[in-house]
Order: sequence, then structure tokens, then C-alpha cells
Amino acid sequence: MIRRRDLPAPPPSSEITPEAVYLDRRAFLRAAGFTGAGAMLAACGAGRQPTSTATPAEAQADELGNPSTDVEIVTSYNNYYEFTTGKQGVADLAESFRMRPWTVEVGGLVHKPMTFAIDDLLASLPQEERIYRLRCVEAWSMVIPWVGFELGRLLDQVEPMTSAAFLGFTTLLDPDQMPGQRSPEYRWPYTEGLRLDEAMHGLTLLATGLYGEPLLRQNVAPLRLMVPWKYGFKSIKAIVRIDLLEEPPATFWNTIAPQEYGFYANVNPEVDHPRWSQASEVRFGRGKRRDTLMFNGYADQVAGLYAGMDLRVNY
Ligand SMILES: Nc1nc2c(c(=O)[nH]1)N[C@H]1C(S)=C(S)[C@@H](COP(=O)(O)O)O[C@H]1N2
Ligand SMILES: [Mo]
Repeated sequence: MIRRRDLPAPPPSSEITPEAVYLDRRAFLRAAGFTGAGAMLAACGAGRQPTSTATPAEAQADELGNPSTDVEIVTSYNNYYEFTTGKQGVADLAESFRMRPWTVEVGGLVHKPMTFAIDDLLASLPQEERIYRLRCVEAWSMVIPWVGFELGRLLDQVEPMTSAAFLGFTTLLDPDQMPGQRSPEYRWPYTEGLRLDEAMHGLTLLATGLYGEPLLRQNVAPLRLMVPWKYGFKSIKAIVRIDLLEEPPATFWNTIAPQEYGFYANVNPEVDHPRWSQASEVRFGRGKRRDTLMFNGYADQVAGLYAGMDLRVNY
């Protein structure tokens, strides 16, 4: 069970530059602290200081010894533009989002196109817990115990053709349930993509929950990609379609601002975002900034996928 207690103070909004800042002037003004989200962030923080800093009994750590982020932070500070660009408003707006029935269609360049009902997936593929770092391109990070299964196990079932080299992922399109999708400023539905070898990598998960909970709409809803060595925007939520493709698909952020959000989006402290440094990050709930690690600390496992590639060109 998720414990409900007072929310910890959010990180200082001055540390966070929203992904969409340049897009719209209102968002820019908010980020600059004039009105709206920036002010709200501060207001929420002021009223809801944590009453205790004691480590919860179930706290776990990743393989580098980083303790998992407090579940209240993970579930109350979200990027989920289908609901709102206000990070702290997602949980409330997503509260009644319907997660059943839910199907995931897998097609394109596969020998056996299939439509999976979520409960069949959950029953047929063993779920495991993986504690991964999540590094947002906005230079904040968390450590989250996900529940899920390797995407490769699902791909084995549909039998990709030899011509398949990329995957495209698509989020549910349902503006009645997702008010953010009524905004004409973005091209809905949210989409993402991976190279096939990245998708088959053992670290790449389809997450079905976190902290042992299956029903966290704001983070998963009910199936979400989790690629821990890439910036958070690659890890698309509420997946309803996966296509095997010959060419890289158009993706949400890359289409909006290709110079700022590359297709690869591998965490790389040496390649700055055009508007801010990626050399360090704020680990929520853990005080001061820390150095960002190459491939988010997963270089031993994934650097080989990019051997011979210029990571400044393929950012
Ligand atoms: N469908 C969808 N998936 C999404 C997003 C989104 O807006 N819509 N935001 C992305 C971004 S920018 C980040 S940092 C992570 C945040 O995940 P969290 O809210 O679970 O921390 O989700 C990613 N997946
Ligand atoms: Mo992000």
C-alpha cells in the first residue's frame, strides 16, 4: 500500500527548466517565477513540509547504493502532458483514469501481429522488481523500484521480421479522459521510439507498476516503457500500440524541437542541452546537486550499443 502522508517539499523550481519552456510564453513566464506553476510549486511546498525525515522501513537502494526516492515524491511530481504541464497536478487529474479494459496492439514488421489484453500480459509474463534511476532531461532525477517485465519477452512472441530495425510506441488518445490532449499546442498522441537492439536489451522494461503497486496512473497507466540509460521522455506512459519499423518513427519531443531532444536521448553529461548543462542533476529528496553519470550509470551494460557512433551527432 502507498502510505499517504504529508508531501515532502518539491525541489526548488529555480533548479528545473521545463522541457516545453520555449514553446509557449505562458510556460516561460511560469518558469521564470511570474505566475502559475512556479508560484504554485512554492505555495505547495510551503504548506506541506515533511513531518519526519526517517527512512521508510521499505526503503531500498539501487546497485550503486542510492536509496530509492520517497514514494510520495515519485507519485506526486510527474511529467505527463496528457493531463497537465503542471507537474504536481497530474495525480489528481489522473485519479479516475480508466485502466481496464486495456489492450496493447503489436504490429508492423512482425510475423505474428498480436493484440494483448493487459491482464493476459500480467498473467503470462513473470513480473520482477528493478530499481532504476530515472534522469529527466530537465536535470532532475529519482530512484524508483519498478515492477515489470523485459520488453524483449513480448517482442519474442510477435517474431520481428529481419527488416525490422526500430520500434514506435504510441500512447492512448482520449481527450475526454486526458484533458491535456485538448491542447492544440502539441501533436497528440505522444509517441516514442527505440532501435530494435535497444528494445531487446535486458535493461529495457515494460513497467506495470512501482513500489509493488500496479495502479499508479500518474506514473504507469497501466503499461509504460522504462529505458533507464535514456532521458525520461523516452519512457512513454499508457502504451496502446507498438510497431516494428524499418525507419525511426517520428517522436513527440523530437518533432517539437529536434535540436533539443534527439532520437537517442542517451543520458550524457558531456553533451549539454542547448539551453542548460547536463553535467549535473538534482536528486529529489537528497539535497544538493550531483554529477550526472554517462548513460545514467549504466555504461557497462549499454555503451556497446553505441560503439563507433559520435554521441554529439547522435544525441
Ligand atoms: N505519455 C507520456 N509519457 C511520458 C511523458 C508524457 O508527458 N506523456 N513524460 C515523460 C517525461 S518528460 C518524463 S521525465 C517521465 C516522467 O515519469 P514520472 O512522472 O513517472 O516520473 O515520463 C515520460 N513519459
Ligand atoms: Mo522529462
